[in-house]
Amino acid sequence: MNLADLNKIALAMVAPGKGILAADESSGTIKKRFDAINVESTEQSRRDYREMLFRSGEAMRQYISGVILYDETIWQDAADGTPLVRLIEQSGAIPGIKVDEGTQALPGCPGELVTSGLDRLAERLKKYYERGARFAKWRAVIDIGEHLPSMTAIHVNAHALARYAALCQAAQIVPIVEPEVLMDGSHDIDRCYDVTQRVLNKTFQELRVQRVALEGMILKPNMVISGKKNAKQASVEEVAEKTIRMLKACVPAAVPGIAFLSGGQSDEDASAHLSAMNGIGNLPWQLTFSYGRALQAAPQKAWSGKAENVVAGQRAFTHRARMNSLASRGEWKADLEKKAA
Ligand code: 5MM
Repeated sequence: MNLADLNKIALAMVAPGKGILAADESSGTIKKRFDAINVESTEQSRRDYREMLFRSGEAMRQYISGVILYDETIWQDAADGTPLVRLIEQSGAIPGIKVDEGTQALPGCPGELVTSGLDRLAERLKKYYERGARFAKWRAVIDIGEHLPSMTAIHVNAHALARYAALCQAAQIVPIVEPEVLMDGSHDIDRCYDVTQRVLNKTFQELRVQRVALEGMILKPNMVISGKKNAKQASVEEVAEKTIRMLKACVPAAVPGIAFLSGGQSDEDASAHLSAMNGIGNLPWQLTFSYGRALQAAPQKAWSGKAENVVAGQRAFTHRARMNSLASRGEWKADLEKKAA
């Protein structure tokens, strides 16, 4: 492992004013997204949609540091035969790859999941590196319920995240470590704080045990936020203050950057929360976005599967990328959204 090079890539992934496009929807997830805009999910429609994003010149050059791809996408070519990976590289962004193989039921823990994909991971990483991937992503999913999460779910998922991260670094690939505490429940923000803190503490404990170099990784956490079904939704200021307080207690300063997931927040909430956190200032790590839905919902709607809408789709993507770039500098304002509408 060359740690200096891993650190250089990690820092480039969280370069000031830039963030990561999570375009790594598995076939099932992209089908759901396409169903919502009445587009049939085929190999070609998935390629056309992602090509539209990766050819969004301004967004890709100015606001996007890296793109997380799904296995199918990393091997696909654009309509003119250029590999999609090359389009990303040509824009100055770094190609990355989702290497987890989804979740499965965790035996003995009803309702809980463990992420799979460690088998043959070393060989897969080698092939992805040769294709151009310089970072990877693995997502663990933790649900909050009356008696959830169990210590078992927290432990096995943290262990798998650390196994994945160590294998990535051995393959000269920067791991994005994503332990996602879902915002789907009816819990309040303080319960989210408590669970996220336990999950991150366990994750960093496992990362240390498995000798992962913190300087050569990126953390992708959820924000500390009220459950979607809770009647009392915490304010932007409370989300920002509690998320930063929790991260400062759990995440060592050696980690170069934290790139949040959006988790089902509205586009504007995702930008407002990130901006408020960066507004607090004096943080030991770069704080940016690694959004899927909060970057893509608008371009998907504008595109709706029609070739004549490609420019509108790119405009919508560029707008969201710019809003989140501003948020990563603490400079997003609600009226900038209205001006663009
Ligand atoms: C883009 O969605 C990613 C893939 O999800 P599946 O593996 O379930 O198909 C997802 O991992 C994503 O990278 C993160 O969860 C962040 O996405 P959001 O939409 O929460 O910002």
